[in-house]
Amino acid sequence: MARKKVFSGIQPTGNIHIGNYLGALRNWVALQEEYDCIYCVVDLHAITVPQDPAAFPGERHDAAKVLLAMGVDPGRSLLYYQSRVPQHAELAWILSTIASTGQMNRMTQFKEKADKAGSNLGLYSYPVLMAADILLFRADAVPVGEDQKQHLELTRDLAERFNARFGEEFPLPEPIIPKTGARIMSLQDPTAKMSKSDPDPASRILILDDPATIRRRVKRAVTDSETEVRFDWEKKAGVSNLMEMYSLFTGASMEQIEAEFGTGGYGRFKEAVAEEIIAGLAPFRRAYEALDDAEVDRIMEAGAEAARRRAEVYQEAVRRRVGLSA
Ligand code: ATP
Ligand code: LTN
Repeated sequence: MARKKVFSGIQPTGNIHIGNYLGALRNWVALQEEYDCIYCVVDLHAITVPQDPAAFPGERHDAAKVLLAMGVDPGRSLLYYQSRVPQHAELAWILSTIASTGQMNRMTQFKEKADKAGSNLGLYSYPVLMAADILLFRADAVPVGEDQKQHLELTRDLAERFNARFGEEFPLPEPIIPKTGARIMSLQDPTAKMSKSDPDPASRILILDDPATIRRRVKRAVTDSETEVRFDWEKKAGVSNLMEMYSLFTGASMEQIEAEFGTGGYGRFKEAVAEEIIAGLAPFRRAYEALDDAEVDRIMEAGAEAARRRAEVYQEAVRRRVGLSA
């Protein structure tokens, strides 16, 4: 039997941080063992907020290079830039004709982003393009962080509606959201998610940050006025956030962390958290430095070529269903 398919995407603007890694990219790498994986650097999504056309190609290239350094394996998985595969945009248009505006108005990320960057039609229909990404290859599963749950529900809804109107074409994709790490919080405000677009760089740790920066960021992470290391999101969000990171990098349970660091004060715990993050990210930094830029470009172009070929077969079936191809 054919292997099940996984699809996921990441935006290329802003540097990839440990929230992206612990919430989604760890799964991207792990799922390659079992699934037919398709991974996309979603540059068309990224331009829904203002971009600098001179800097954009470099940022996009860098995102691809970080993914390769983290272990996305072009020998096993498809990796490419979304804009190089025009079937994404074509399917998004077709799906937009069955998405209701009422449903689009309920998308919470649109409201947040529109408040910050101002709204435009592309930002509004962003979730439809995401649905098209996923449905284009008939993905069965989608590894993402918690914040993408609502977009996955919309994707399933559009798939069901398309199937009901035009005939069974799309499987309903399942989200793969980790139990721990699905929502890593900002180091400066543990009530807000760690984000690429946060103006304060002290709020996040990047995959390529050097050890001194990581130590500084963890040391300055906002906690609370107590001294006890205890897992309690309600009362101790800052500490709980650091505990999640420690747990994900070491495999230790919350009970084990409490037993080891509970009464030792935050200083000692933070030092341990920083050292584990540094050790966990070191292989990615080394792999990144070893990658050749021309080779990255070659991999991305070969990925797009293969993706276009695969996508065209699927997309022709959609055209036939809706009456665009005789
Ligand atoms: P940001 O909000 O950080 O600017 P984003 O969420 O808009 O970025 P992407 O960079 O495309 O978008 O996210 C890539 C993946 O990382 C998605 O699956 C997303 O759910 C996940 N992710 C983003 N931030 C976090 C976080 N703080 N914790 C866990 N997962 C996250
Ligand atoms: N909206 C996502 C990025 C994204 C995506 C996708 C994720 C675009 N297309 C398809 C999974 C599947 C985000 O993280 N902001």
